[in-house]
Amino acid sequence: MTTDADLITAAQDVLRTNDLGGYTKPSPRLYPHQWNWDSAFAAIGWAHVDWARAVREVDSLLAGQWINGMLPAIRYNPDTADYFPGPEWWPNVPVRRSGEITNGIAQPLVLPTAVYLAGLLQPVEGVRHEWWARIFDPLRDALLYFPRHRTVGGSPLVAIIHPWESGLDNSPRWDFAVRKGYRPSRPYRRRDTTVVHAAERPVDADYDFYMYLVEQIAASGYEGGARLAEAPFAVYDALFNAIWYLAAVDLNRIAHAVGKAAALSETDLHAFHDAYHATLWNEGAGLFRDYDVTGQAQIPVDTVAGLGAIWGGLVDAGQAASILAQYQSRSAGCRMVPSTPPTEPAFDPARYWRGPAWVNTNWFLARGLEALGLRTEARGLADATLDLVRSAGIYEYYHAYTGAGLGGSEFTWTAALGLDLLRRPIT
Ligand code: 9WN
Repeated sequence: MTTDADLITAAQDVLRTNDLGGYTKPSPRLYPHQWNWDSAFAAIGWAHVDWARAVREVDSLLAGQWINGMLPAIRYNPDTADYFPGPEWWPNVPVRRSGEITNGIAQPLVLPTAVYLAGLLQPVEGVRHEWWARIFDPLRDALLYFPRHRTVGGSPLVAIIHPWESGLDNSPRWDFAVRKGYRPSRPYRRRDTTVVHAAERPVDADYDFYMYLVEQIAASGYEGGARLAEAPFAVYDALFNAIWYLAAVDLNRIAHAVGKAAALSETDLHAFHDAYHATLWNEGAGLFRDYDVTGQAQIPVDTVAGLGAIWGGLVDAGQAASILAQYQSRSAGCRMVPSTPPTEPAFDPARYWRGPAWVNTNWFLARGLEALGLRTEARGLADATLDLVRSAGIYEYYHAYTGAGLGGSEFTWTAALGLDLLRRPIT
């Protein structure tokens, strides 16, 4: 794959390979079901190729929505059992539509922003507005689920209750909690390491903690909100909160376009912005950090999540340039922006979210820098991302130093966001 045209063809092929009609699986063998933020990214990719297919991607994801508005991380395909943990670990999920089968936790809410961006790729204003108006209410419910059920103690920041909710599952930010040594009551067998080399996946201690939390969350009847302050895991994730904030901003843009009331008031947006800075900024690190809600302290580990404010538009251009430059100076020799910088003791260049470079986080940064007017930096990241995908192929993630493709192959969001960078270049 050497030219842009080759990459466009290869990326479209990956979307089509993973297309199951209503949804796009993230990767052919590793992830057979429908994942929340993966489908949001897929919709952006589809919007460049087949706009009606993007609409179907979003509709199918919304089909799994819960009565309380939550959009689950996984919408299970009943025709495949090739994934652990399956729906038997998540009994009695309160879905809106009977017959839907989902897991019991959320994921970063990229969907409203994806709908906004995909909508802008529809040239006929009437068609775009009709779509936006049709799905506005479920999107608003998905957004407001978080302030309604995931806030505590008067802060507007929203808490996640499982590392899987962050989307950056085994990030070293969560090691403090894994180290507590919780284990599930029932035995289980992983499947991921039969598909991908174990050295590129979370370790067993991570899975013990994940499955312990799954049991806890299911046993609580999925009522995270009531128990946040005492939960075994409740954190303000800097990236998750930045994604949520931009989702609110973009949903307000949609509301404005179609003549609906704003999803979140300006006052609430300002309060969120101020709380984000007051709670998550770390002057010594020169970066935003995550916050342990139960332990009431920032988590002293720096990762790419600390740059999420660039995507969210929660920093100005000056602060964006400065936090990125500091992160990059700590990532000497790495390809793109790595998920964890080598200066962190837990850095591992090949293991999942502990070092490898991922296309979605680099795309967040490139688009965020672009929106802040930092076009040179944005183009630099976009070019580095596309160069790597062109040379290594369309993988789930890339070795932090060598750039070798790792994890799942034919990975949907790498294809979708690569397509977006090529078809909507940063000028
Ligand atoms: C658990 C599908 C998902 C992504 C996550 C990524 C990984 C699942 C797993 O795959 O998580 O949800 O089994 O490891 O960490 O971001 O959405 O691509």
